[in-house]
Amino acid sequence: QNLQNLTSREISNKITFDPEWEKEAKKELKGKDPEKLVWLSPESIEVKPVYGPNDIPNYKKEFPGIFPFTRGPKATMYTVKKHTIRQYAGFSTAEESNAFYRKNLAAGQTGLSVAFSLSTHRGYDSDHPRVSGDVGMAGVAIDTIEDMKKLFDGIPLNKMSVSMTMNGAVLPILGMFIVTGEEQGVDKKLLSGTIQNDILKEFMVRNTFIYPPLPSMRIISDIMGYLSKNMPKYNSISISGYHMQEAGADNALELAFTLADGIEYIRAAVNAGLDVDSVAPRFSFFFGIGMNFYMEVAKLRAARRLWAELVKKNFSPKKERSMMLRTHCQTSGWSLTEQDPYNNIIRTTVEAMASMLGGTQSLHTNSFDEAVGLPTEFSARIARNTQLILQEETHICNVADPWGGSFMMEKLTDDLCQKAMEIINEIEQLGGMAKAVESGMPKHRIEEAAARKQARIDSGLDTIVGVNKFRLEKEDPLEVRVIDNTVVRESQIKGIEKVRAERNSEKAKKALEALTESARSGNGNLLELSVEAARARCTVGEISDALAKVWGRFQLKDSVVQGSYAGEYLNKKEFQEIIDRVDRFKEKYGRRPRILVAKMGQDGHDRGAKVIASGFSDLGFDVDVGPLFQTPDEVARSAVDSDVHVVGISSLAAGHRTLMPQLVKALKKEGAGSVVVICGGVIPIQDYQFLYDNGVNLVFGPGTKITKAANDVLDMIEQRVD
Ligand code: SCD
Repeated sequence: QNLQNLTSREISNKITFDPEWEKEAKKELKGKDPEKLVWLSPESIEVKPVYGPNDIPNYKKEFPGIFPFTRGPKATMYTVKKHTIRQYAGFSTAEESNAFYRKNLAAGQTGLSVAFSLSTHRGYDSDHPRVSGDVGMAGVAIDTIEDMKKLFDGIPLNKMSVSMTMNGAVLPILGMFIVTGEEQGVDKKLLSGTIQNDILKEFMVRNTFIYPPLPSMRIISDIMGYLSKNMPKYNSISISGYHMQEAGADNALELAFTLADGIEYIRAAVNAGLDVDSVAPRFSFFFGIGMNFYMEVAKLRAARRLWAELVKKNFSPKKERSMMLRTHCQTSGWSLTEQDPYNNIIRTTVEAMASMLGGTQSLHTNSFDEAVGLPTEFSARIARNTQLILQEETHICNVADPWGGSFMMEKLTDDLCQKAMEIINEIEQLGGMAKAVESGMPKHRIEEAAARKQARIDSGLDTIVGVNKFRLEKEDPLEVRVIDNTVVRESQIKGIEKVRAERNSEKAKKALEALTESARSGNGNLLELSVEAARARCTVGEISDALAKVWGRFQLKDSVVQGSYAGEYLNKKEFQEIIDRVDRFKEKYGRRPRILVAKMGQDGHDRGAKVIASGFSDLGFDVDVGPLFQTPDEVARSAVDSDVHVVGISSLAAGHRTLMPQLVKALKKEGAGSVVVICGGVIPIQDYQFLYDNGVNLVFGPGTKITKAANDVLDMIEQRVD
């Protein structure tokens, strides 16, 4: 049965223009139909060249702070409280990240947002052999409560609102955060902030899950139960569309899947015996803001309206606040380019404006160098100042929802609501988001959208300045922050050893056994038990393993989306030439060129890998996609087992310097030294030579056309096979 829809607004999607305007426009267009000027957005919304009152015949008066909150959750919005400047950051050790936070807070940042190491996300201690390339690279490594205490040293947790992006290892991390407060002398009632805790989207796009979906949903309801009882100021979840947009979703898909996730979480809480009004007021959201300017503003307005109406009609809450969507936004990481990187400052500014005009509560602006590495002090300053300038100098904050009443903005908001509701109802037909995720539908839709987008860029339909148009002849290399992963790892391992030596081992053992027992029996609250375990100085890895003993570690099955890249590629001739070349290869060598697309370490960002797999497959290659989180030895073994010509590694979390040389060695050890090794993703130009010196054959940075990559790879394979 369909979810109760918004019934209040009838939407006409027939394209009509104001007759007077149409006449004038036709004159200017020398008789051509102005319908030619309609732009079909990636969401399949027809964006007209002009709007008027007839586009919103059913417009209803709305004001900020009043149901359905389309225009903002607060009546006064930024006129009274500006949005929180909350820069997402964390790297190497807790000491270094702490120093960085304190400096940024002194310079105008107003909230914290912690980025954890991928090893921590996936519940591995820094001494685990699977994470040798990951520790401290793309976030701060936390193994023990002592690390957490160092992270917030000198930052009073009763005053500072702290957001933590953690989903997989959410229990140990939140447990350690609560105990850190305790040891600072702060009652947990006073802790304010947000835990991401949004596991459904991890199975769809972000991939830092640990356990299978069912027990993962239990973790979430246990956390909501504990927080609603003990931590009234703390937001129990940040339901995230951002990662969907990063993975390729258009705004309608992002909006629909995010709200559908939210509905599923309320259902999980209600099924666990919690009252909607005890949990929904502390739900929070998180959207990505890209370069589709009007649509992004409309998305935030549509999100608030739809959420309010859906919660009201389906859960009958008593508190207004249960229906009020509050959100964090992040400017799009995907829109950043490696080429001509200072352009990224402009992109980020435009995206930050869309976030503010859409009424976000909190915002992260990306640093311009994030397409090549972690931000430096300088680039982080510019990113923060982007928000400060918009808040302090432009007077944007003096008016709440300034787009309200614009014919265009109201119509786009209606259109997006309608598109998203269609998708949400499809999900309901599948039995809700948990079932939809199991069916693979959302992941597949997002991957299709990503492949289509790549084809639009590769064939020049969509412009990216400095990449597929106005490209510089010569690029100057950027300074990038380099993390010495070996030093970080060694210092973390020393910390773990010290904690283990000094703790009461009997107490630690008992705390871990209690967790295992609770996972087995379903009794008890897992967060409460994790707080106990953190007090007993158990590590992130130990707490995660105590649960994995019962639930195991989850592996996703992977497949390749076919046809979407080819379908959207404009220059059919260029495309066909490669297909013909691949066919000739097959005739000459008896089989198609075969590539294994793989990911190593705990880096789960797989948009690039998926898009490459789809593109190469549409060009006629045989494509194998390896599972996530492989070690170099495992990738080498799969390459030999599948007898591939090429191994393509996508690396987005700085693991390439450690893991690529290990892969080349592992292939040689397997007797497969002739396999072509290629690598792409977020790789600073300064590292290219290092990779070539260590046996990597081709490196492709962001912005490489897939058709060009395919030709280069074919050259290389033919040389080898001949
Ligand atoms: C706000 N307040 C007002 C007001 N506006 N009071 C009076 N008048 C007004 N006009 C009050 C609010 O009610 C609130 O109190 C308090 O001021 C704080 O304001 P807020 O607007 O709620 O802002 P904030 O505390 O910053 O909270 C914002 C969110 C929160 C609700 C959105 O969840 C949050 O900070 N999220 C950040 C998430 C994050 O950092 N994510 C990073 C993800 P009350 O609360 O008492 O009402 C990074 C990531 O995943 C990157 C990619 C990756 O790693 O893969």
